[in-house]
Amino acid sequence: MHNVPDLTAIRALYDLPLPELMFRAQTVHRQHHDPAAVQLCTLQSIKTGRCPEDCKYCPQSAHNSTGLQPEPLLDTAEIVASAKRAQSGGASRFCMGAAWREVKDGAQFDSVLASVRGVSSLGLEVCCTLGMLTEDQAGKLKDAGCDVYNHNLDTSREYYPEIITTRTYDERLETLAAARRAGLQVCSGGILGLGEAVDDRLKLLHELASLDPQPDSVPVNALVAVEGTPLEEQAPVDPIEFVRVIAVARILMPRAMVRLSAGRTAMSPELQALCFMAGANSLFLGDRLLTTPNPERSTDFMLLERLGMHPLTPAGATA
Ligand code: SAM
Ligand code: DTB
Ligand code: SF4
Repeated sequence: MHNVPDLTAIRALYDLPLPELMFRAQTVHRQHHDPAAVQLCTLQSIKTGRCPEDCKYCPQSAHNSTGLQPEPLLDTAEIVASAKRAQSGGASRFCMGAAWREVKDGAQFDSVLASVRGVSSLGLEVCCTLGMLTEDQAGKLKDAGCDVYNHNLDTSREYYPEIITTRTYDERLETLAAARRAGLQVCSGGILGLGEAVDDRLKLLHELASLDPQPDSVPVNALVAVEGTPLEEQAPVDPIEFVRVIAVARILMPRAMVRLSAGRTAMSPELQALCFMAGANSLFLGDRLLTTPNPERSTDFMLLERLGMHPLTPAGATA
């Protein structure tokens, strides 16, 4: 069990003078991580679009008309080939995402399990994000070699119904609990810039930090406002507010990997550097997230070099 500060204390932390907040975040960061190491993950959309959920931010929701080309489930050979490219490009973790409301037992799930086995046998860490799942399904993923399950809480419990109505906050928590019980690592975070207040962001961090055990990784996405979604007109998140959220996430969840996720194409190198200094230590590598653009791989390697930072070598890696 961990003692998570209450919302008032978290707000006081968030409101500290920025140099003080950064100092505290860096102090915590160094106790648990190499401050120069960044985990490199690559995303692959294995089933794209026509999702029955109504997530207002998502280009893949069937409720939104974004002109996205839907794609059926990729077969294992294609996925493994993509994982090999990601690995030779420098990624240590491969994350497969499906635009599903939930995992359903049957041929499609069996095919995903075969893909997990294939990717895992390359020596990559494997993460899946397939929507809701049961403990039994999580156990099958684990047995196939999946290391991590990603399922985001996205925002505060209070703001959540403004964004998604087709699945509840508690259902999300149940999915995370099922993954944990099956022995998978848990990856869970959220999105900033959905129109939520600063306190909603802090409530999200409080909720994540109160999970026991805490998530192993916490993706912090900045909304990619996609035309055709109800959030297409959302103003970008203030960069300094973004850095403050990263710093507070680092302080509340000292051991977690804090991942700079969606939204980096709109971030300057200086802002990303500030995020690393606030305790972010992971990113998605490759020019595509699931359906939206991400910085070029070469741009990211140049950035790491300019900052004197290096890729994290995962525990157990031989290379
Ligand atoms: N369908 C599965 C689910 O929702 O759990 C997995 C894939 S879903 C696309 C994974 C996460 O991507 C969402 O929970 C959300 O946090 C993030 N995401 C989706 N669209 C986004 C956008 N336009 N901008 C930022 N993050 C986004
Ligand atoms: C997460 O929190 N962000 C990633 C990953 N987990 C699956 C997905 C970002 C998706 C951004 C919108 C898109 O490319 O479709
Ligand atoms: Fe579907 Fe996931 Fe997109 Fe929601 S975030 S619409 S569940 S793909």
